[in-house]
Amino acid sequence: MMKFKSHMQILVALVMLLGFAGGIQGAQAQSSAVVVVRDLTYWDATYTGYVDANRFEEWPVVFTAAEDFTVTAAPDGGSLTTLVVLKDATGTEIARGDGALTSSQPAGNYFVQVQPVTGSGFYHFTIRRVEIEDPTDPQTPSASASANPVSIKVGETSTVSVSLNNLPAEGYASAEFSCTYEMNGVEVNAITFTDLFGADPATAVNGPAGGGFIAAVAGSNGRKATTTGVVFTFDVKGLQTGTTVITCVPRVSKGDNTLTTLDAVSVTLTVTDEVVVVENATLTGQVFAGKPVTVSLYDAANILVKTVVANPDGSFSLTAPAGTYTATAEASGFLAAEGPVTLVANETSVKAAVTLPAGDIDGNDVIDQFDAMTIGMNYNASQPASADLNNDGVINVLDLELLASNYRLTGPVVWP
Ligand SMILES: [Ca+2]
Ligand SMILES: [Ca+2]
Repeated sequence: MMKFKSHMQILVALVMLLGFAGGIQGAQAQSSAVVVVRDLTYWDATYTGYVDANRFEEWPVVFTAAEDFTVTAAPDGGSLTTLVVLKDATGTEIARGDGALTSSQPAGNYFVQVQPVTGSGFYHFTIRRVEIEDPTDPQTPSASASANPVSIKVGETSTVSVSLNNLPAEGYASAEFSCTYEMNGVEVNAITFTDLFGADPATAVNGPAGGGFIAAVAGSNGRKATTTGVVFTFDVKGLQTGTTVITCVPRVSKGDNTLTTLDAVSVTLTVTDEVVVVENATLTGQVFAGKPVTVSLYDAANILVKTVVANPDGSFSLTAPAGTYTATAEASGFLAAEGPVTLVANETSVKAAVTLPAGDIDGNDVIDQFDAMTIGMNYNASQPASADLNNDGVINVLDLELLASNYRLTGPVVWP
């Protein structure tokens, strides 16, 4: 981590020089940055994230049906420009875009990684559905299925969603799904229908028994399914380790007393050994910075184990398995603090209170004239937020005063 820091220092200095020469181009953040996994729940909601050269963020996305969508990571002012990378469940890159990307993907699990192209700072993250017209797509009716999550431990449950896609204009009056699975590996229950066939549909379920079940649904009182969507869901509980394939054969009716078979759909579910991670040790402390502080724990291999945002008064509490760690405390525009932590099972360890020195606006672990230049270039403005060291909404001599009081200090400061 230390060796990496010194490299970053050189890189950031170069980036600044390029920036002053007129326009920062092509300064790629290094791939050894820590990737912090964020929690994304809703379409159209706006989430706030933070990235810098040492910290990328990854947003898991689960599609229960095919989706056309736009992902945006809009910098919250300042020097930050973002790169948005869409990856599949195995981490393979699918697409990328500066600040945003638009894509069409089938049902499944994806990750959206946000990283800085230049600068560092907060950004606003959204994912929205969009209409993408593709005149070459014949829009053949089909079914699809997905499991969330795709990997569970023995005793855990995954939810499988089965959808109909690209329905004909006249719609479907009913649908039947004959599903099979490896009965020793998993247990199926809680088969639940949606209102894709309209409110209050008539439903029939045969099984689950002998490694199979049939789920049938018909719209009541002439109602039909006319749009792409989830028809039903069911829970799959892992009974033993292994890989289980669940296959469903759909048959659909337009209400003309004829059943049409669509291509079978399947999902693969991995059941792994139960691994009990006991988070029975607690770390508390207080970090003063006058800005939001993020406290992180890294294990001996420098893998991020836990990260929390401290309370407004700087106090924090986190739990982790007993062990030896390195703790870091970071705030935008401040030198970081770093120190060792030994957590003992069923005990609370209290880290010494620490004050982060204000002034490292460019985040390169040294407070110097480059940081002061950022104040000069943005004088009387409110952005970049990292330059507003006293957090009063304006960048001026009061921030310069704070910076000056820590002039030439280098980080990370020791966190005893
Ligand atoms: Ca600096
Ligand atoms: Ca200020």
